[in-house]
Amino acid sequence: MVVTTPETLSDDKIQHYRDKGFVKVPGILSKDEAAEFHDIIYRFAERKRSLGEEDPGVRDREVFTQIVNFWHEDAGIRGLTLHPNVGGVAQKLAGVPLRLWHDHMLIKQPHNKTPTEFHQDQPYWPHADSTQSISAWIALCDVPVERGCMTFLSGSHRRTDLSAQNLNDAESFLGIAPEFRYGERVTVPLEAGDCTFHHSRCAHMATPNDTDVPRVAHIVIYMDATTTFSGNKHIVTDPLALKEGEALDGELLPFVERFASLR
Ligand SMILES: O=C(O)CCC(=O)C(=O)O
Repeated sequence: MVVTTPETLSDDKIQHYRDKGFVKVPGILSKDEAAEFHDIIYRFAERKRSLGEEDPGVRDREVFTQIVNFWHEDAGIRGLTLHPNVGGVAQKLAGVPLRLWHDHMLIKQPHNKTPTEFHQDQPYWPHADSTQSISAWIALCDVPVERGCMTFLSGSHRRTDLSAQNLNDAESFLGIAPEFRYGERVTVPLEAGDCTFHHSRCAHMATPNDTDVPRVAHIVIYMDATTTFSGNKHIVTDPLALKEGEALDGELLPFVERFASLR
């Protein structure tokens, strides 16, 4: 299996990302790396989950178990979240210098029966001026359609004017952007080690997990290196006591350029 690196990423992939708002990148991790990170992430998530919902970074819902921003607590997770290959490809796709916004593990439990409905990510975040923020959705197990893979609405990243949508409500996005109801939808099953990248304004959903196997995905989100704080509440920025207009800066928000030295 060939691993995709920033150097081998083709111009076609970059063009696809810019035109459609998402792109599949096979083999962002080797199969061995994916298997190793799968065990680290799954074990960490199960440990956090067993402690209940005391921790605001841990949310156990029907749609998915979500564990937000723990890379700095665990050397194994850090190795994945600060993976220079993933960050380097994200930066090439975005076309601007990036820094980490946050990571999260999203595990769809077996037979969860609940899709993640269409939504854009950007409106959830307290970013005043990040126009190229981008997520890497890394499959740590095989994710066929039946296990909860992603579907993207091509071109929806150009709708930069929409307020936050509800990822539990199928009509929330399409109700305010009806032009996408009959537009191109692309469903992207992934094998372990593959990845999709999506622009933070590209609307996406994920199918339910109808299999006996947990769907384990790790998502790393990057923002423009120059992003400033909008003043809105968010679990990542709440402890930082930032003032509106200040740069989103600090050691928990490292530049992609520094990833290799920080792992
Ligand atoms: O994996 C999922 O169920 C949804 C993922 C998602 O919404 C995201 O990565 O922004």
